[in-house]
Amino acid sequence: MHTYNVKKFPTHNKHLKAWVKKMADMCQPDDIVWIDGSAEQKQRLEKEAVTAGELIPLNEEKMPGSFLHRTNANDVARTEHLTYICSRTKKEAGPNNNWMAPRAGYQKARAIFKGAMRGRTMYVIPFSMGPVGSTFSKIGVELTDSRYVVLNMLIMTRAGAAVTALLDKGADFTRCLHSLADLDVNKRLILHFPQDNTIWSVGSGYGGNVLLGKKCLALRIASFMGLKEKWFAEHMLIMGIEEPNGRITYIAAAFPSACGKTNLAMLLPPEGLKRKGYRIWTVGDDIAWMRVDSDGALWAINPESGFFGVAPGTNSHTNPTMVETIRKNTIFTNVLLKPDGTLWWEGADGEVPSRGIDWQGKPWKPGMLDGQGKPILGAHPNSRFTAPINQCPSASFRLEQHHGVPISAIIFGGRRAHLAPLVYESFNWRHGVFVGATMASERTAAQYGKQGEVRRDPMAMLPFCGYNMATYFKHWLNMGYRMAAAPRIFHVNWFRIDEKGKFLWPGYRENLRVLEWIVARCENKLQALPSPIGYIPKIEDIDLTGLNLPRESLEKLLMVDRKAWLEELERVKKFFKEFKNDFPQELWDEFEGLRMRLNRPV
Ligand code: GTP
Ligand code: SPV
Ligand code: MN
Repeated sequence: MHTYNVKKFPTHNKHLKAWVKKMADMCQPDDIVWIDGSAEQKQRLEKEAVTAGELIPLNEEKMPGSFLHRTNANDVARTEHLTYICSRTKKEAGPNNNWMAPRAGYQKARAIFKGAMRGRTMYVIPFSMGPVGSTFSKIGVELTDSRYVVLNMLIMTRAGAAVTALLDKGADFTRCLHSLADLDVNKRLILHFPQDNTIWSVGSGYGGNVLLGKKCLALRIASFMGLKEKWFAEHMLIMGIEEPNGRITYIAAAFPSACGKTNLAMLLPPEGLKRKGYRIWTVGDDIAWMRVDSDGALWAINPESGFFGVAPGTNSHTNPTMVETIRKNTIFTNVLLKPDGTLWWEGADGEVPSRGIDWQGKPWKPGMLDGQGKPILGAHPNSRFTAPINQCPSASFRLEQHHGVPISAIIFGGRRAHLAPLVYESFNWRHGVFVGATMASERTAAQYGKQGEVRRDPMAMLPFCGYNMATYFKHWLNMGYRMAAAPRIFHVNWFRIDEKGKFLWPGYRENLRVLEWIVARCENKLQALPSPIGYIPKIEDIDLTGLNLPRESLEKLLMVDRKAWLEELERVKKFFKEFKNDFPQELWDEFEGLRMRLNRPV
């Protein structure tokens, strides 16, 4: 049995020392290494990871400083069914979460953590979500036995000595513990203890399960903090849209996982709109922390410092900005390795390679079929890259602003083959909260479960809200009352299809045409048409210059099918009812209002 010399821990924070010692006593690592954020330490870890076979170095000329990592085949996406909120009572976690009593949670996980780090090193990663020292920011310390986690956290968060300095002054922190253990799905748990400001994750090596600053801290734990401290922690991108006159309108948009946040956050204006001279500034692609300031407006920061983005479909046409961002210093996970040490994924630039090593480490050729006759993919559909945001050509100059950016519009959106029009605007804040609460989307590869199935996903937060969503909806309503200049709320859907199953809207950079309308609405420059579900654009107000889209397609995209909406209301009702008496009456009033408007003769 190891003894750990607390005196040698490089911090003055007594709570931190005691906690690290306690966790080490449980996990029994051979060694403890504190992460300082230095380039030397990073390089040493990379070398070790390469030697251990955890990272494959890539073509140094074409992809300098980059590596490939493969996870286990059963460990390629967030496991929501193994993710729990361990609040004191089940009611606090709500019907939207799996719940375990805190004592039972600790006990179950302790049995797996016990001795799990034997023969390994435990890394201590002090990290800040948000600029170090900003009033917006929160500190975490992650203990992990995975070098892959350390190297990813060094990209995704501000980690190292500057954070330790804050901890030395006594700053509070979220206690994050992670071990790969034996990567057994049956012994995998992702547990959140909001009342203890603690996260325990064991048995996985996949991003969202193990980079604990991300979904676990910055959404599940932070949403709980935000409720108490009156701010928002949301699954939203943040972007600025600069007009030729220099004015920048900032928007935040919530889409469920793998529904286009990263792509939208860094879009390049399409050819047809180039003459208008717009420029996009990327603030964040996944998470927004937002506070009401003394000006009565909502201000937002991106607590992360990197992208953990979906690889498939990323190419110079769909997302040239990202292609530029991931040229160097990037960690790729579960993509295809080409013989020349470069990479490929479905929907990547260039020719389909004639051979390579697939995401499972097996030899691969195009056209290979599995046992069921389906093509074997080179890259996993949820394969990802981790890259620093400061390598992004459109990175906002306000990224390090402790104060964030002012938000003019909040956009909700999902992946809906039918029903939801391309864009509509809510009538007011309360109605906007209803629009967010009734969001739904088709399931993607970002989480386990049946792909394509429509599931309700309010504010894109269903898997990420760390407490009862009935309370969350009330929090949203209350925040509206606290703002003198609340953002306008919109809903978009890039994924509506025609009778033949083809996307009606070209999407990607063409989405700027919709954002243009949204910005004009925020500036009170355009009138819109009232419909039962909200304000719809006049056809002529969406600029289609240079786009080969028939007017009828746009009409279809903006159509509100009353019968289909009334059917949708039944599904919404069923969902709202799950929250029983806790559900806010205001949203039932909105529900009734919508039903009345849908039934009103035209
Ligand atoms: P997470 O990182 O899981 O939260 O995902 P995300 O919301 O950032 O999604 P991302 O931008 O990575 O896009 C996910 C998938 O949607 C990719 O395969 C994209 O190619 C596709 N996609 C993104 N934008 C559009 C769009 O406007 N239209 C269509 N049809 N597909 C899109
Ligand atoms: C998502 O699934 O919403 C992601 C990727 O952004 S993960 O970090 O795995 O959650
Ligand atoms: Mn996400």
